[in-house]
Amino acid sequence: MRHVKIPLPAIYPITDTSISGLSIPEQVQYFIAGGAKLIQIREKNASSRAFLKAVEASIAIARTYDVRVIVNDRVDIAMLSKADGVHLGQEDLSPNHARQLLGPEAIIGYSTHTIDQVRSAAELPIDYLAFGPVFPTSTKSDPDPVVGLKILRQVKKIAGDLPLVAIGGITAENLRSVLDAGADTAAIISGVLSKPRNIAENVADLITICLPK
Ligand code: 3NM
Repeated sequence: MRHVKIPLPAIYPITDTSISGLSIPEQVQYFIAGGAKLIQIREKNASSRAFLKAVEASIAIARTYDVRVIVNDRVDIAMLSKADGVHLGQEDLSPNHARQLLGPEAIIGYSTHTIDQVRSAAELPIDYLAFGPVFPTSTKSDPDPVVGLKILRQVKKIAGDLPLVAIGGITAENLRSVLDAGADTAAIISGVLSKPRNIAENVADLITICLPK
């Protein structure tokens, strides 16, 4: 049985400055106000210095609410900011190298997009497996092909007790189907940052959908 560092909350919001038009710490504040307990900071355009500063400010806020912060892609920024962990893609530093740098307590998440990638991830020192895009998404540039719920169900079987995070096009309308297919957690960008409701209300609504009926 794999050691689970934290039970993953069902909703895992991710920042996006271009969609929200807000600074990273502002988005983090809204996520927390909506009830998020695990947040990913993803920023593809900022300079390293600006990104580190924004992550540090976000972590200072998150710590006071006992909320965990994961940094997308950047192991160096995760180390310097003392973030709770890092989320790695297929082209980033490998999970083994990230583990070497961050140590045993860090949360390491890993993006996969095919069954083969999921199978090879089974032996890696990771704390959760992300799989997607489950539905079409316009948030990621050059996304992998949509995988759908049927393949997500297969991935759950392969992943076993490794926590499974579904990502890509997840909204209040399809969240239930993603959880029913076996995802432990839904990582969401536009579904939390898009209007018409405000970000905290979006997060709170999504959390409500996950509660047992
Ligand atoms: N990774 P939205 S899909 C960042 O397939 C990201 O690994 C994906 O944004 C993957 O919730 C994606 O707005 C975009 O669709 C998720």
